[in-house]
Formats: sequence, structure tokens, C-alpha cells
Amino acid sequence: MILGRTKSIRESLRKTRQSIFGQVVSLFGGGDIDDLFWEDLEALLIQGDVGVKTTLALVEWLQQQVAEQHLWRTDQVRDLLKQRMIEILASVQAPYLPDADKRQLNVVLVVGVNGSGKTTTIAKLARWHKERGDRVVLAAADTFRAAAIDQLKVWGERVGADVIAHQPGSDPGAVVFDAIRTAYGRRQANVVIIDTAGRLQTQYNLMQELAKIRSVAAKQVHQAPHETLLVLDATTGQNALSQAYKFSETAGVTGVVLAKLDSTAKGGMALAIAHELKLPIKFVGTGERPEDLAPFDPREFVEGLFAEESATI
Ligand SMILES: Nc1nc2c(ncn2[C@@H]2O[C@H](COP(=O)(O)OP(=O)(O)O)[C@@H](O)[C@H]2O)c(=O)[nH]1
Ligand SMILES: [Mg+2]
Repeated sequence: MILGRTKSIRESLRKTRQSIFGQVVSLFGGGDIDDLFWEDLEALLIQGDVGVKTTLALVEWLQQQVAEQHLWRTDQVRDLLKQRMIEILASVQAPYLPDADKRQLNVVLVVGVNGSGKTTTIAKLARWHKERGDRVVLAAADTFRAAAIDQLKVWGERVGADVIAHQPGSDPGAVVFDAIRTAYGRRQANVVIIDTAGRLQTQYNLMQELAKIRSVAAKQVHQAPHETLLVLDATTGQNALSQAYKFSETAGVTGVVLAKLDSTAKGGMALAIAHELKLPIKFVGTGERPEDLAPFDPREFVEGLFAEESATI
């Protein structure tokens, strides 16, 4: 397989910069801070998917700084806003698989609605692990759709990871059981990544299924799953945020993968995830190739939003 260079967070924020955040940056040109400035800032942040709650919190905080520090020009507050955004993201930041030990089995459960980017993200994660010398087994526990199983098999072959799959419609818990047994046994793998269904007959059924998968994993491996990653589609904005609420309530989510950051003009959602959901973002999807996965970095992200570039709309 020929591998390209991983697209960076900054590169994947190009669309976001060229539209909304390019306009945010131009608000800080050095004019007087007036009511219009605050109105424009608020409107643009909301348009950029920062979320109403998070936007209001940011703007209020900035207004307080302006009052306390007797600031009056827009260029005096640009870095304050950036700094505050970095703080919000960093305050919930947490490493991926912090206690990972190559001699032990690490189980990663991947959840999210259909089309969010789960299976693609799993291929990327498998590649990421393989680059670090890990041995990876993928569990095709999205048994609800036959195509989902085939898709994971194709990706597994491409990135060189074993895929454990059963028949469509079979018990996802049995697939997970089998994958972990295979990892312990003949494959001697140290990472198992579990693909899951994004939709069943009801939300309740889905949550039951995820709970069952967790308990199968927990019975076989101490403290498994060690990560439960919620994959969110950055292009679906506030809709993704409400999905995130549902999953994080019941699915034991430990972190978010913000997929398709490269396809959206509204990358501000990362801030809403951190501020409203208090969930760390662990990776972002920067493209459709297996190498397009970047570990999340709050400073790099915010610098990417504010980088100078012609603001073409
Ligand atoms: N541009 C872009 N497309 C992505 C990214 N991640 C996933 N996709 C695309 O999103 C679509 C759905 O992905 P898939 O992994 O099948 O989603 P799933 O239903 O959650 O498993 C596919 O066409 C992927 O190529 C990303 O980071 N960037
Ligand atoms: Mg899938």
C-alpha cells in the first residue's frame, strides 16, 4: 500500500477558514469595539457551529475581559479569544488509551450513527496502531447490515488487520467474543477495535446492544473497553451534538473522533463538544484515506481556525 502524508488539522480547517472563521479573523482588524462588533462576533461563531451556549459563554467572558482590562480596540481581544478557546478545549483533553500496554490487550469500542464515519475511522485507527507496531484485530460487530461487514473486511485487507466477522444478522456479542479470543490466541494481538451498528429498530435496542457488547468485552478483558470512541460527523453540526448527548448518556463514551473536519466550513463544533458535553476530542478525520487521522491538539486546532488566509466566501 502506498501511503501519503497525513493531512494536518490546519489543512483540514481550510474550508472553515475560508468561510466563517476568515470572517471572524477580519473582525479583529483594529477598529473600535462597539455593539456591532459583539453582534457580528456572536453571529459568526454561531454560524460556525460553535453552538449558542458556548458562543454566549465565550462572548460574555470576552466582554468581561474588555471591561476589566479597559480594552477598546478589536485587535486587543483577538489573542484573548484564541487563548480562551484553547483553554476550553484543553480543559477536557485526555490522551487516547493512556494506560496502553503492548503486553496487554486493549479494547477500543467505536460507536456513532450510520454514516458518521465509524468504519473509515476504524481503518484509520488500525493503520495508526500498526504504524506503532501494534497487532490489530477488527471485530465486525455491525451485523445489522451485510454491507457494513464487507466494508470492514475490505478496509482490514487494505490496512493489514485481521477482521473477525460472522453472518449478517448474527449476535454482535458473539463476534466480539470471537475477536477477543482470536486476539489472545493465534493472532497474539494487543489491540481489538470493535465496529458497531449505528441504527437498529429503536434507539433503545441500539443502546441495549452496545451495553451487551461492553459486558462481553469486560468479561474477557480486565477493564475493557479501554476506550469508547464516539464518531461524530463534523458536517452535521448541532445535529451531531444532540446525537452525542444520547450516546454519552448511555454508551460510556470516553472520547470523540470528529470525522470529516475537511468537508465542513463550520469546524467550530469542536468547541461545543468540549464546553457542552465535556468530552475530549481524541482524533479528527482529515480526509477519506486511511492516513487521514490526526491526533487532536487544542492549540493546533485554534491556530488553524485563526490562521491568516484570504477570506473568500
Ligand atoms: N472527507 C472525509 N470523509 C470521510 C471521513 N471519514 C469518513 N468519511 C466518509 O464518510 C462516509 C461514511 O463513512 P463510514 O465509515 O462508512 O460511516 P459509518 O456508517 O459510521 O461506518 C464514507 O463515504 C467515508 O469515506 C473524513 O474524515 N473526511
Ligand atoms: Mg460502518
